[in-house]
Amino acid sequence: MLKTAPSKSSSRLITFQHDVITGLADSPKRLPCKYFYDKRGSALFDEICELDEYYLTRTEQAIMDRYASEMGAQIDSGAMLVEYGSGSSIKTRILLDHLIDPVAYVPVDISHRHLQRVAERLRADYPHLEVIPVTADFTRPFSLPTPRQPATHCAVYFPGSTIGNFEPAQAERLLRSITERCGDGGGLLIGIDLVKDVETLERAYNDDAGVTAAFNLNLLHRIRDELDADIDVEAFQHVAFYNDAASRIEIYIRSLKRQTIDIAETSFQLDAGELIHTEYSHKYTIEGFSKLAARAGLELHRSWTDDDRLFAVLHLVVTGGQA
Ligand code: AVJ
Repeated sequence: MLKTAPSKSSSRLITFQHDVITGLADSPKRLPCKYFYDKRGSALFDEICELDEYYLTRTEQAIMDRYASEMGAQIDSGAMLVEYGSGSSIKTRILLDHLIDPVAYVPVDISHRHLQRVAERLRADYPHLEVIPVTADFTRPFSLPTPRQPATHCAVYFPGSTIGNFEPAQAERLLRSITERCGDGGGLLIGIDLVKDVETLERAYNDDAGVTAAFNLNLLHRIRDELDADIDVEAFQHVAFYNDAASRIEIYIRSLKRQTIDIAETSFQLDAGELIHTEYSHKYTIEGFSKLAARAGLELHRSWTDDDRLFAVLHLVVTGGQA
């Protein structure tokens, strides 16, 4: 075989370049938030999770620490636990420790290397649990593995308020795909960030140390370095604010001057002050999220929150019914 297919890394680069060019050609300009997470971006996100202002991670963790045994009791025995976007497995471990005889744990993630590492460590610590990592983008169709020991049902774990990145219509579609994947007897345990005062919300995305700004602007560094683009990264600024009507934090990169970005053969004009959209982080009430989930065939079964009602973990079960 002399002629080979493009390597995994070059096809990945082609997709990245395509998505960047498509987004910058759009009006208003946008860049997909999934590209935040290269090596540096993932490290910056870990730093965000430690910030005083960023209450989400530590609050969800505290809810898990306090209520994992109740959650475990809600999820019937013999489950195949499927985790969407399995980042650090800290929250998962607490849940696994409290599930009753789970037959398999299936972490689903786009990062193959990261998945293998997580799987290795879990196998060592949970010798009776079959760990079956699946490398996939959970927003696209993918099939679930069949565990050696048959599962009585499928339980999806989707922590971290990742659902907040999706606009309501997309979120509903994603929940519908979970309903269909799990079928009767299935359920979903999901972490959502709750609506709260604007000050708390905006502080969480505009920290004093500028870590969130670095995380957002890292997208431009990636584009410059990986796509060999001509960008004056210093001439851009992080912007994040709460859109009350849409119940979401909106994150942008603002151009500080009139300038161009050159990528491959394409040149993109930016006005002074022009915004490039990079991320939404939707905030929900438990009632609002339950309605959205109901349209996707999931019924609210139980919910757990912290004392300040900053964050919630919901257990929803498949009813299968449509809107
Ligand atoms: C990982 C999507 C939950 O929306 O809070 C943090 C990402 N962006 N700071 C969030 C994020 C800026 C985060 N999620």
